[in-house]
Amino acid sequence: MIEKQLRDIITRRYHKKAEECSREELYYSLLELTKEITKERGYNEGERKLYYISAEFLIGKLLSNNLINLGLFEEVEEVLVKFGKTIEEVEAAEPEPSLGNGGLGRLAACFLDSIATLSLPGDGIGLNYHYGLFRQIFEKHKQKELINPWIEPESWLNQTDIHFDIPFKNFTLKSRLYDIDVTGYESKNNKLHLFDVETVDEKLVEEGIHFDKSQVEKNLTLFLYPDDSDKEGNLLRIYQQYFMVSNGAQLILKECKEKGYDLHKLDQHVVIQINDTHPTLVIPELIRLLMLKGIRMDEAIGIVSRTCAYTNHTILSEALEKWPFEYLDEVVPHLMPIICELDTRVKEEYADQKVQIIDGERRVHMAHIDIHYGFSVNGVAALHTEILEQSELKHFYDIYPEKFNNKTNGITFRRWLLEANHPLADYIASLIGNGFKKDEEELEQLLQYRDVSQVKERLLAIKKENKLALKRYLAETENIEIDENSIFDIQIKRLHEYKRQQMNALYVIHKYLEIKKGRVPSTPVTLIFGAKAAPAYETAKDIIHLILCLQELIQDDPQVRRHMNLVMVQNYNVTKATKLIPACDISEQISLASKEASGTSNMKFMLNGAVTLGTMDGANVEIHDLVGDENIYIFGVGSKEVIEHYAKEDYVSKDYYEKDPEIKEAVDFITGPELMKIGDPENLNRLQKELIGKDWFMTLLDLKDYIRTKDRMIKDYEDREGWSEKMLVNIAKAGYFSSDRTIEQYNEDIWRLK
Ligand code: GPU
Repeated sequence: MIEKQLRDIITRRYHKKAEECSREELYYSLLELTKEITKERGYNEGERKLYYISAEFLIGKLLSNNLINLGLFEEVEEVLVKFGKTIEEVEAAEPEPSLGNGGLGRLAACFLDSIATLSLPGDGIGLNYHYGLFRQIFEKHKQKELINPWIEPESWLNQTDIHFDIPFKNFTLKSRLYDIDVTGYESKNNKLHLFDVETVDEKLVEEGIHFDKSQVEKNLTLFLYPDDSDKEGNLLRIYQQYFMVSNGAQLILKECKEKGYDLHKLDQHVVIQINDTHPTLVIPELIRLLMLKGIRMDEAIGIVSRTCAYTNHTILSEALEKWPFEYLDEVVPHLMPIICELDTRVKEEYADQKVQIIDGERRVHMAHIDIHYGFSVNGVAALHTEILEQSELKHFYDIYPEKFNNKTNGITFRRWLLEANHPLADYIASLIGNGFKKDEEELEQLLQYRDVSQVKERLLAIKKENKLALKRYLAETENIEIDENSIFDIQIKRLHEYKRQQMNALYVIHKYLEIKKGRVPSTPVTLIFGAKAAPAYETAKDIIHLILCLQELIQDDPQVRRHMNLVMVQNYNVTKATKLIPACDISEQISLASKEASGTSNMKFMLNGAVTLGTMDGANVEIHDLVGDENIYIFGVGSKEVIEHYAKEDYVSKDYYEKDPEIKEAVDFITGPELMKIGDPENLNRLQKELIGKDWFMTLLDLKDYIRTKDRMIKDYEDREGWSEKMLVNIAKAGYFSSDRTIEQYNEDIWRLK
């Protein structure tokens, strides 16, 4: 059936036989077919609809994902073999959409999958960035940023005829809406609405990712997170945010009008989830639009407050957006009377400076708008929500305890198990049936095999198979050689000091020195990194530089390389994550306790049978609760102690450096002759100075415990039977971290759809 449909499309498009088609031709034919079949399934509908507004949607490639959700994957796989190609080959022709940066964006993508799968009417709203986040390459051991074009004449984007006028101070921009169908697993679809500017001009970008930031009508949808180190960059981000939310709000009102809803009852028909603070301006914008429809301000504020809910994704204060009043006034003056009114109402009610919208320096606190004028505030893991309530947002929690709630993050198992790890998914199905694909907690049934050697041996064999697949992939795509018989220790996530890639790098240095002294690990280890650094984040780039220098040092040293290898993959993205995660043994989740709101790769790794090496931070805490001490390796100082250190300002990294010869030796090595020969002294010196003189995220505080714990893990790995039991328990307990569970909770507590 699929074969015939596909052959017909191929004949019409290319006038040749399927067997003679290139991968690209097969990809475009499958794209067309998949889009057609998707349309036929129809869309989720209901009296009440969710709009998930987000600056990022890190959706990844869609072909395999959609085929799985449509129940067509196996059939297509077989048909392609007939045509002389594998699905992997065909998929290689698909560009990965560049619409996100990290966990927040990927979470939005997992949520869209689960919302559709649970048959809930809920669409995404975002921007159609042409160059997205930059593409990363390495040159001279440094990150270089290039444009990341991904939109082709034919793609998953469907151009619509929907336009809105978006008013700014000095001009009006006309938008155009593009939609991507979101397929649910064995269910109907929803949509991801991506807005674009008709006048956008890709030629504006000169060298690398540099462009004229003042030409807003040409640049607005070029990049996600354009450089904001100067005023123009800040203004551009405000332009982007307002463009996104005004389009979103106008689309919502348009859909309400089409359905004949009474706007006075908007909150009965619509719920808007604000994904961190980037979409916050939707609150004043929706109030403004309702007032234009004749609703009095007081009532409009009430309606909007009952419609909007806010998710917080971080406690890092530098990430909490605060826009200078004048900047907002320069871009969206028509919102200012409303923002001022919202501020005045707070000032009349509460004297506490900490809860004001406009502060003493005339900065507008976006999160504060969300909390006062939304009906729900949620954190993304139990510990994170507790920290919000008890410290970071305590002053708000005291006012509105009923608004606060926790929604521990989740991941979609369709992508992170069924698509990423076919051997494991098939094997699990052979043991416990297919139920876990929609009811993930059924994975617990695996526990009955805890003492069955055969099963555990099979898990080890699958891991080996996946390591081999990764080895082939890295050899082909990045010319990197790795040894499948070594332990794969993987840290993949945005580069940030709080995530402490630098601590992992110091471990590598320590181990390098140990090996040089003849103390070699019982099993060889391969450390794999993947991370992009924000282009203006100097320390993050220095850390990448250190890692790349270490990579070269080790690679040119056969004596060390036999026991330890280090590789950093270029341009880490969703596609690479799906190859890396199934092959992992040790999952690095080593953020400074209290700083990682949740983490989601920790969940993906666990689901694929990796064992976590982590601090008691974010969702690691919940993983620990589920799997128990035996099946996770926890180290480091806890969040209470860390928060105390910050309060007392009593952490002095230099003391740790000076007191401990092992720490000193590792830190000194950064500027020792071996690395200075390979790298750039400016970067290496600066990083070392940072670690000794500041170390804001307390790397040296946890370094010793980290080294000891990782060494213990490497030792324990030798006991293959014991290790495979840990793998099994981790997989079995991962069900809780399905985004289906998370979305059910959002729906029960916040959205109340259907
Ligand atoms: N996160 Br705020 C991002 O990826 N980007 C952001 O701008 C902000 C948060 C992450 C958190 O760091 C991570 O801990 C969390 O798991 C993820 O959001 C999803 O909630």
